Formats: sequence, structure tokens, C-alpha cells
Amino acid sequence: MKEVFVISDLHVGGAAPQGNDTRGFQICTQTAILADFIYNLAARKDAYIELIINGDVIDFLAERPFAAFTPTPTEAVAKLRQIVEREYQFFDSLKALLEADHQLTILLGNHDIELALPAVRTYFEQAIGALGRNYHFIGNGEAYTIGNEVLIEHGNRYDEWNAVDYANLQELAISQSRRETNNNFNPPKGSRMVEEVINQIKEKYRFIDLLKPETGAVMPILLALEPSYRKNISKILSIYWQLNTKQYTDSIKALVASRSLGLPEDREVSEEELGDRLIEQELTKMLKEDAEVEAFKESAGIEQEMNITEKGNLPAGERGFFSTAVSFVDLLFRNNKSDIDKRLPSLYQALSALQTDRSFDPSRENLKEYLTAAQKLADNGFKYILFGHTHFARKVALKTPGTYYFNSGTWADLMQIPPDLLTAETEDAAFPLLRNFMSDLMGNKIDKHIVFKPTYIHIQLNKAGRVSGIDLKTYEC
Ligand SMILES: [Mn+2]
Repeated sequence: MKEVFVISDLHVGGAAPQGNDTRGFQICTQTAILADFIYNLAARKDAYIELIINGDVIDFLAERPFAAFTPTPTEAVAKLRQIVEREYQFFDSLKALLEADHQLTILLGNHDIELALPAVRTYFEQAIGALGRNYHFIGNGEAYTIGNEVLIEHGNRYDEWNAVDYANLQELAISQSRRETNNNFNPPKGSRMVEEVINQIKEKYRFIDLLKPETGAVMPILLALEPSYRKNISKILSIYWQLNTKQYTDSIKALVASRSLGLPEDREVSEEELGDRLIEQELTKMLKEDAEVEAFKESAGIEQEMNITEKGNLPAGERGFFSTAVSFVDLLFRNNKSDIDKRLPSLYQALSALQTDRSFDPSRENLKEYLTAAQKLADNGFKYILFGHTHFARKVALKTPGTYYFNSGTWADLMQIPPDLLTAETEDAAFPLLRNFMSDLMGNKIDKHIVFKPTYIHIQLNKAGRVSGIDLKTYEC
């Protein structure tokens, strides 16, 4: 008998809590429980075990010095060494699993892309004693399959912010394996966002990367807390459009010259001032799908499709980046100096777009892109499609009877927006709760909103290697 255990999004890494800072930079704070889970698998004698870690085993983005990607082998190895020394229990448990002659398979995610570099991969293999053991690493973007029924992949392929350019990564690994100096890699937009925006904010507000899913809707919360963060918005937009700073600045300048942004042309205008005016005008226009948007896209050299949805009554969870941006435009420009109470309505709207009262319900996937992707894979003949990445555990029946989409969730901490706030029927009922929640966030009193739900997908295989049982489970610790 063979049993397969699939976990994902462990996010091991980041500085530990210290002194008054009760959270540190980690999002995975329960590595002792994680190691315990793996030691228990290692001790199993009644079955042959395969443990699959389906992406984001390590979190290089949480390790100082922060970088969207660390291309230099010595620097990337140094980051991994820090993590191994800090979290040796976890690495020892993987070693124990392999020493017990069980099987370990690791797939690349989007917070651990450095593992695809030859030097980093080798260091990792040494840390878990993989040599000569039953260890497999998939770092080329291929999905992993079990028989012809099960398909496993991290899932970031379907997330436009976090998809990895595997051809580019392969080029880099090819060069580095020959010790050629090639550090040329374009990390995903989401990684740049973490480095340039999220990690900066996290120095002050620890909750920022615990709120999932990672979407533009996190921004309204920030702006309500601290309107000065608006200067980051132009940075986010430039990341979204994948323009470098120079191109972005040039495109803004071209805009000032080409038509009126209501800014004087006879004096030097600060970048921030430009950014603010641009965002105010352009976002509003974009959301109305104004023809002016086309003019902007043209002047900025933007060809790609933007995810624009109509301003209005979209169901929560189906809003694109720019439709959630409606509420942040409100937040930005209504009256920045006003009391937080004035920002509550837009904040409330933005929060309900970020997490719905069903976000933690494993029987329903409210993130459409993953469900669509899973359905396509089922149409290709797979029966069980397993993703991670979203941090929300799922078991959802797909259209074809007997086919399922699973998400293994996360072993990192999650922050839950108070459920009674999300289910409140009137704004009058919601606002006092929202005010309390905001005050917890501002004071970094987030412990009571933290959820730790270590989930895994358990697969039983019969002698012929076919699935005889599969389910989503929570580790009882
Ligand atoms: Mn991920």
C-alpha cells in the first residue's frame, strides 16, 4: 500500500519574533508542528509514504536583504543557510523521512524560485540528506502526475501577478551550472510588489501579508490606516504594467505634454504630484472604459489587456484589480486628512471584495481563475486536480461527475477578517465592528484574528497504483 500526503505553502523563512515584536517577519510560525507532522509520517511502517510539497516550501521573499529574486548563487545560498539554521527541526524531519526510505517530492512555487538555481538546489539537497534517497524536485514548471488520474501543480500559473517565466529561469540555471555570470531573471510582478511595497509596509504593519488573497484590495486598508502610503500606489501601477521606473516616468511626462492633467506645464512637477493626478484621472477613466484609457495605453506603450470590469455591483470575489481600485480612489481623494470614520464605507467595500464570508469555506472556490483552470485540466482527462498557492484549503466537485478540485491550503498563518463583520446585514451593524478591527490592525494586535489550519490532501493508492481514496484533511496537533 502506498499513501500520498500533499501539503503546500509552508513559507518557511523570515526573522523570528524578538522582544516587543511578537510576530517577526515570519508568516509560518508553526514549524514545530510541521516537523511533528513529518516525523510522524517518517515513523510509519505500515505503508510506503510519499510526501509532496506542492510549492512555496521556503519563503526567500521574507529573508533579508529583501529582494524580489536573489539571482547571485552565493547570496541565495546564504539566505537558505540562515533559514536552515533557524528552522533545523523542519529540515531534520525531511531528512528522517528520506532515511526511513519514504519518498519526498518537491515542486517549485513562486516564493522559492531560487531553489531552481543549481547551487541553491544542491545546498537544499545536502540539508535534507537527499543524496541516494528517493527524492524528486520539479523546478521546470511541469505539473506532477500520479498515474493518469492525479495532477498536481502549485497554481501560480493561473495568477497573472505570480506566474513564473520558466524559459527565462531555465536560461539562468543553464548558465549558472557552468559558473557563467548570468543574473538575468525577471521575477513575477507579485514578487516585485512584495519587495518594493509589501515588505516596506510590513516593517510597520505586520498583518499586511497575512491577509489573503493577495490582491489590490489590501491597498484600501493601508490607505485608511495611513494615507501617506498613496505614494506607493504609483509604484504598484508601474509594477502592474511591468514598466521600469524610467519608462513609467517618461510615460507620465508624455501624458503631461499630450493632454491636460490639470498640472502646470510651466514648472517642474514632482513625480509624486504627477502620480497622484494620474491615478485620480486614469483609474476613474479606466473603470469607465473611457476612450482616454486607450490614449494612455498608447502613450505608455502598454499593449497588454487590462482587467477592466464595470464599476458597480460585481459579486465579491469576482472583482478585478481595477474594480477594487474604485474604492481606493474614493479613499484617496475624498478627504485624506479626514477622520478614519469617513473612510469606513469604501474600506468596508474593499474588505468585502478581499475576503467574503465564504473565503474559509472549503466546499466552494470563490477565486474563479483556479476553478476555471482546474475544470480545463479535468476536461483533459484528469480526475483529481490539486493546487496550492491561494492559501485557502478546498475540495470542490467539478462538472464531470467524480472529478474534483483540491487545494492543500497553507501551513502559514492566515488573518481572518472577523466573520461577523463580513456577514453584517447593514452598514450600521458593520461599522462598529470595522472600527474595532482597524484599531487592532493599527496597534498590531492581530493575534486574535490569526487562523492556523494545517491542511493536507491524503491519497490512498491500491496495488495497481490507482486512487482508492482521496480527501482534504486537517492535521490534529
Ligand atoms: Mn504561491
